[in-house]
Amino acid sequence: MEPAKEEESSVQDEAVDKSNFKNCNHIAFYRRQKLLHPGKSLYRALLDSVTLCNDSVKLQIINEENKENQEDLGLWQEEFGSFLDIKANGPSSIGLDFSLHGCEHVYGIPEHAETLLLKNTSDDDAYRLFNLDVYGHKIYDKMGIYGSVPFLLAHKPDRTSGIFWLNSSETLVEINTKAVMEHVPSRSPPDITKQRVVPQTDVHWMSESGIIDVFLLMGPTPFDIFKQYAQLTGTQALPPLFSLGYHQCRWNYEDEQDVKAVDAGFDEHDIPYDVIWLDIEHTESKRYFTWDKKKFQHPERMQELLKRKKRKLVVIIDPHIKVDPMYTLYSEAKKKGYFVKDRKGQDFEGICWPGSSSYLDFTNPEVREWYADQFSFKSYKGSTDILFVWNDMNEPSVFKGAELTMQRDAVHHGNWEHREVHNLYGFYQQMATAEGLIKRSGGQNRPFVLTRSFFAGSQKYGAVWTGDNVAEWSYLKISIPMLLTISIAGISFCGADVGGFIGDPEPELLVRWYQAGAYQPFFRGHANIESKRREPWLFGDENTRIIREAIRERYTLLPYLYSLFYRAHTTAEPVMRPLWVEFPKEQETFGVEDEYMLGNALLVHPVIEQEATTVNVLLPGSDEVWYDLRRFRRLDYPGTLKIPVTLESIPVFQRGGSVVPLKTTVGRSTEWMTDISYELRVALDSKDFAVGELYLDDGHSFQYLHKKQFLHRKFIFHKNVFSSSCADEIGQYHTKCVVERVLILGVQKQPTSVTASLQSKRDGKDKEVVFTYDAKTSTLTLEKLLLNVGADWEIHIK
Ligand code: MIG
Repeated sequence: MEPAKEEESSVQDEAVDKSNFKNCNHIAFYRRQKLLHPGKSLYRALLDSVTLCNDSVKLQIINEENKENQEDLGLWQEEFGSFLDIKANGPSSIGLDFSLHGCEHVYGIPEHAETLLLKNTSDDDAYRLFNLDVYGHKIYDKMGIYGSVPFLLAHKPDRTSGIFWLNSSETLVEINTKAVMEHVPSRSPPDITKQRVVPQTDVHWMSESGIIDVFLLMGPTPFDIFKQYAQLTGTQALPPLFSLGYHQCRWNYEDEQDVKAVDAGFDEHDIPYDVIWLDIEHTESKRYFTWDKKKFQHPERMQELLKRKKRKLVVIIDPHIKVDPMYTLYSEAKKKGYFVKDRKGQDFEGICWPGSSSYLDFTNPEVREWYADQFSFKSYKGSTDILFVWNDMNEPSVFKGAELTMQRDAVHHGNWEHREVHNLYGFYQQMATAEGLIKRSGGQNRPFVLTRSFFAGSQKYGAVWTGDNVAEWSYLKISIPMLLTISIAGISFCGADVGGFIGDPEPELLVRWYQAGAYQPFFRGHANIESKRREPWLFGDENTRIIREAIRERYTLLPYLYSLFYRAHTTAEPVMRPLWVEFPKEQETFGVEDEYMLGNALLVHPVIEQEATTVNVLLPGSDEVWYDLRRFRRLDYPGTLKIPVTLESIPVFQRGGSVVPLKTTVGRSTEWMTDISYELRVALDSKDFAVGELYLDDGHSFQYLHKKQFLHRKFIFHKNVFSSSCADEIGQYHTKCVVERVLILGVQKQPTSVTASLQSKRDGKDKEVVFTYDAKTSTLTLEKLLLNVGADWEIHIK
């Protein structure tokens, strides 16, 4: 390691020691809420908060009552270790209680490394929403980590509802589920009215500052809730197709030679991938938008090579700016007054990777516009149109700051204290970055921006990942509820570092993580600077083969996944969903977090135990049929099954009644696969019916929006006729691509003939179709179809 690096990491270590991460009970506004408001009446809470904001006299009375002195309550200033937070505008806090009648299952409020079902907080910490950089965060913890979405969902069999608490200051949520007596109205005389016990969940929201601005969403179905929430915060941006491929990252790919070698490694080992990533070491001493001139002498040439391979590059761009008058980005921002200020009105300076740094004030629209312009090809030297962006450290992370973040009394545009907008800082950086990438393409192409910090609505700007996880089985396990929670809070494009960022995964764990990641929305392998190299081919032939298989499965699945993203984009359906979303009446699904649905058709159960030989899989639904995706075995109303597993693969099931579009083979990256034919996987339900869809467009531009250049197809199997028709007449897109193969699972008897007809050729004769039937699995395979994917056609089975 170079000496410079050692210095930096010791800077951070020291900061971590001193940061003294807080437990909720030590936060002044929380203690005040607890004293003022024992959590009983809604009106009292409201009153208390108003009183608190405007009337310090009242506060003193309460202080006397509670015999605590003002200092201890942190009213005007608060200490965090050696840091002092001065509350220039005086103390404030707001809170409100909600009672959810009949509910005992609540979800949401990411980001926590916690279970999918929210837990009772009565004898524990509240859930904290406060964006923080927590390296190797603990698991099963309610501490705030990188992102915050103050949106909670409550579910009971006949209704889903939601509470969206729009506040970007530090927020705490207490949850208390209890049994209450309810009077049952009856026709008998009043003295014998019946009572019954019903669950009730009380949710107490508290924020450090701001106003009460809360939305109650009424559902009644989970999908209604997703739509209602999207009306307030927006839907998932449609990602460019390449970003749904596999991403290869590490801290750091050292130089051009290294990039070239890793890129070639994928071809040598016949593993598809789309994007290689460069971490902070690619820059000139952590000056973002620059290149280390020794390691990356010819960034354009390097990108040219990747482009020829139809691949992309992602580089990291952090929000902290090195204090260096010779660094144009710094001097210009300084001159224009674009940095966050400290409480005395000077540019805020903190320590981060480059050493002394100032922080761009992304809350200011003028700063965002200026920042967006930095991504123009003219400004960003050495960047080309295959370069996309990763925003890290945007909680913001400030080494040697209280809890490793910015002083709450720092000041933003328009005199907002940092405490007011803290949880929005990363949101605005990603927004500006995405705008920059769109702008640089003249408004033509969709951006790709990955962010670590996020807030409600971040889905509009790109993808998020779960930060610095650890290469341990328990972190693989918790990544599932974490991603599910982020997904139902509106952010579909999410993932966890495959392999675990910190440490070195044993090969078995790495393999299992690839198999899980292949069925999750954002799929990126990443590793810490201290971790050993772990490109997919470094663990022996056998493991390489299995990882290759997992990644190839991902690539064949892309038509389905892309179609799911189109639905997320247009109708706010999460791509990755908890089982209860698909089976809202099945109580047994409400707490399930070791398996999930990908869209409405695939049920995925990652293997998260070391040396597992079996896993228990719940196949829900009392009148559902399920099919093993690999062996096509049909299972009618199965319930919970013990499924044998080997290292080869993880259990994935297709739900009867669905059609899943796949590619028949894979290419070196998504762009090599444009013309590869489709396979349609039809899984019949108990009534021999199935329906599904396919969305496709050019994969990268906004033409789908502006010129309606897209295809949206619908496939129906009904009464032994399988048809393809247009699902949206507005969309037009020309493609030569064909449906080559159709697999129909659950066909009870061997047909005597199969014919296909193109609807456009009314005069044309029906064409005989080559088919094979496997009686053992009841699978009918139709081959060599060559039916254009954009055409209307019918296949008749007799
Ligand atoms: O404190 O840029 O989560 O993915 O590799 C470490 C270096 C800073 C944290 C990110 C991680 C990234 C690393 N960054």
